[in-house]
Amino acid sequence: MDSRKVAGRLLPRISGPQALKKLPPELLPQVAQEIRDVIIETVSRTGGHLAPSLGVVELTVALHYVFDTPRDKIIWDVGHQAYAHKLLTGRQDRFHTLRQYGGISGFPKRAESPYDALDTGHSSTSVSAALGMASARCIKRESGRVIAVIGDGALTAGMAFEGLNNAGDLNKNLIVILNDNGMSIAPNVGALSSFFSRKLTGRTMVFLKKQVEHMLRSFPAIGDDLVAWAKKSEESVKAFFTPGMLFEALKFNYLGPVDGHRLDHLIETLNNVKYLTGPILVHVRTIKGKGYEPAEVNPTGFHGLGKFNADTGEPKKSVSDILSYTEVFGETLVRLAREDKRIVAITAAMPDGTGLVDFRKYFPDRFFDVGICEQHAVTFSAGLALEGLRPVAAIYSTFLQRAYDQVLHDVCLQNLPVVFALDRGGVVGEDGETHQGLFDLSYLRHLPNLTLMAPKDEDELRHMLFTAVHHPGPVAVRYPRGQGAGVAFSSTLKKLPIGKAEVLREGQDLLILAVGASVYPALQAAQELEQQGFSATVVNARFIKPLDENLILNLAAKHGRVLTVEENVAQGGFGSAVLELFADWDLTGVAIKRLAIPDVFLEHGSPAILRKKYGLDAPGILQAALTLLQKPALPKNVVWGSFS
Ligand SMILES: Cc1ncc(C[n+]2csc(CCOP(=O)(O)OP(=O)(O)O)c2C)c(N)n1
Repeated sequence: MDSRKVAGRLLPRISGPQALKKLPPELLPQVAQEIRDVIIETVSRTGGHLAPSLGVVELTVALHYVFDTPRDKIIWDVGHQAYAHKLLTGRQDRFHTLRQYGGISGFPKRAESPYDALDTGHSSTSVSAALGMASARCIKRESGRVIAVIGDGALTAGMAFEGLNNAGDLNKNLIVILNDNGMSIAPNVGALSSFFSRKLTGRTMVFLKKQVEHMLRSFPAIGDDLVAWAKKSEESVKAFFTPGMLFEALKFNYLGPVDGHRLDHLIETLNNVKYLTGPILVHVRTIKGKGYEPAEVNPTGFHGLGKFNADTGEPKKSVSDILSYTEVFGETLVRLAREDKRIVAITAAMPDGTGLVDFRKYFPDRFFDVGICEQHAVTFSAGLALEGLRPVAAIYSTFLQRAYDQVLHDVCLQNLPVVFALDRGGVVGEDGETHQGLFDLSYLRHLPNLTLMAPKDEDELRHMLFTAVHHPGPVAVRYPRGQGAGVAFSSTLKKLPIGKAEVLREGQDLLILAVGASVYPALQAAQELEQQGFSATVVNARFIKPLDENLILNLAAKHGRVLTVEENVAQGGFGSAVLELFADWDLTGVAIKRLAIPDVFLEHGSPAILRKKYGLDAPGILQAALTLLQKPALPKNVVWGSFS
């Protein structure tokens, strides 16, 4: 029988960590194997973060075996590796619903389980939150350990170091486990990544040991004792020359490196650590994708993926010629960079996800992967721009949230020509609340000097990018996850007039102002309206900032009814900008409805389900239009005054 098709014999009996603890240690490798099988089988059907989760199976088993969860808290940094944790903490029956609408989340969620100590999704928060908890427990005089599990990728972020630095100073009982697999999504970057993998075995270590032994023996009378002591302390001596040195300098007690796939070693180490006080760092070496060959061979490809054939590892993508926005961005940037040597590309640890792999290949000297460091990426881009280059920082919408002040203070304030390529803007889907790109229009629209645009399709993205790299100030181009609309590409790239919208269809009864990915559904809704006897004007806003004020005011006054559509939260978004415009110009009496995401964090589920639920697909837009059309007819051609 294929072990992937049936959960093994032990796992179904493990209703929670208490049941796990009752097993003799020699059975734990079997539990680990069964967990792996379930994860592979499930993720092959649901998609998800496979390789990160497979890499920490033994570590997860050992943590729940040794510690007293949920009294002891485990914080999974990023949280994309927490599938084994979910399986061991009472969620086996729901695990098949992973990342599906209404199912369990792909990340730890406090609302989902008392074993999930912190909602995560964005990286490098674990040490700070764990330190906060440890400090609170100290004030409350409560016992219980707090454990942060952080990857070497997540450790590239400044925030992780802020936490470690503070922890060494506060000296609370905090355990940090460094899950070191040498990988971020792509191979890890940064000076420290090579430091972690530094091994003092082989000739250097032998030489060093001999030198030290020789020196110690030369001490009269006590020489032999000193040698015996040094041999006992070999671990700490090694630590002095290895990554331990860094953490010891931060006043952490360093242990490791430990083989993260040897349950016996992990359990022994954690049992020791459990009774130590103060800040402790346990360095665990793991293999990303462990136990599933395709993922071990290609950990980047199996970091986060869609459905795949579990037997072969082949993706189950429906074959389509339509390029994704990400691909079109990547191709266009390469083309632009060939013509303009000033163009440089920056990613915060996501060369694959943001479509910069070809750019890296063709222009290695003009490509920068700065690690999971969005804040640094933005100010670094500012520096590049100050020296006359044209930096294009490709960052997912949700992750640029981190760098709000850097965008404001280091780029916009100085009106620097940095281009922000904001991928995954709008409804993102299965990764859920932490990954939806629904705030960018609001957190960028109010920044002076910034131009903010969103393309209706992949061809317009090309023109926007062309426009952006030629613009003398900061520009953000925001585009969605996934495939484009399948439109043909224009042969030449053109500069779009800044602040000019595009009228796509003219009607009488209603004005629909749509942004980005909502434009085509708005057009579809307008066609449906036609069938029902109403005619709508549809405008592709193109620019959220500056708005095409004249066009919008004139058309709104002419139609008397306005529907705005955007994939962003309603507060502060495009519709709000239109409302502000009407207020500023005393355009009263116009019936307006904003279709946008309400005041919620959008749950996980497929984008199609979520767009339907929140009325952002064509039928939802039609419905909103019909409701607006039922409102008492308002005077058309209202007069709007001058700004006062
Ligand atoms: C602020 C932020 N930027 C980017 C990401 C995207 N991301 C998710 S996991 C990951 C790599 C994490 O590497 P590591 O911590 O080493 O964990 P591993 O996947 O190797 O187990 C990245 C860049 C994120 N979650 N948060």
